[in-house]
Amino acid sequence: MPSAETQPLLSAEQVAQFHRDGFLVVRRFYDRPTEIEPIQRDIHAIIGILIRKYSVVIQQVPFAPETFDSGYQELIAHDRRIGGEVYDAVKQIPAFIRFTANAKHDRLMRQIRGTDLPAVAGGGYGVRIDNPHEEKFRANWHQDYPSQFRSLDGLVFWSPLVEVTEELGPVQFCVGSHKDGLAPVHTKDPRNLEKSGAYALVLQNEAERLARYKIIAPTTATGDLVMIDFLNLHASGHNRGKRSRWSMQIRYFNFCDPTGIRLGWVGSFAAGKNIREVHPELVVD
Ligand SMILES: O=C(O)CCC(=O)C(=O)O
Repeated sequence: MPSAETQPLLSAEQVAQFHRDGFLVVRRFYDRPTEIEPIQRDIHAIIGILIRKYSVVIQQVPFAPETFDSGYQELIAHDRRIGGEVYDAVKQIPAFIRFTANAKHDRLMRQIRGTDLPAVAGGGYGVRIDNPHEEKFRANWHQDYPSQFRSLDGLVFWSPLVEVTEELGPVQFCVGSHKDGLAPVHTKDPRNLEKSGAYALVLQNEAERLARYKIIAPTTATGDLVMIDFLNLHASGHNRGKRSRWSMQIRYFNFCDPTGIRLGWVGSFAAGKNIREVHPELVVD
């Protein structure tokens, strides 16, 4: 009889759906009061510190989970660079690091990939802050593997810190696209020359490739998990709302994957690696 810690977290139907579609939405997977709120609470406090640091006249409301980012929109309107300070700070919140290495992620990785050696991708976890009408950091259509190079069979655990309505631009997914393997990329985005690194990657023949698939963009609430195959094609939506779309991304890989072992689990952009050196055949510039 498996112990509580090793019992599967997903039903057989959910596992089958993940393998069919290349992603899976699991509603209310996390416990909001114990797993999500401590992160929101510290983000609220960090915003408060920066409001005081920059002496910006902002009325930040006391903490509540729904309005944990109170003051943030005014801060970046005052100076967009403060947003960068928030972005770098929040991924160092202990509650977020605990969330990252959550035992449930190990269990999902074991269940989905059948591995007994799951791993957290160094530099592959953080909190996205997709600000309204901003393009520079919006994720183009992509697969996660070329930005990670840890193992071909890695997983992204994506979870929102706010309610992601249509207006906030939910992540879009190409259903079943993971089955078609690795997609070659250009390393510059001519439509957006301000994008760099992983943000600048563009799929070869993007329009034709996307036309092969049904695209869906599920709305989500805090506590939900979206699990994404490293080979699934997906992209950020367009935030046309008045509030930033805050979400967490944790990437896991499999130490036992032969490709990862061959490459030494090296990582990609965030690890200072050059995609042309690691996987020259993927680049079509
Ligand atoms: O949240 C987003 O907009 C995109 C996230 C994403 O592409 C990823 O986690 O790989």
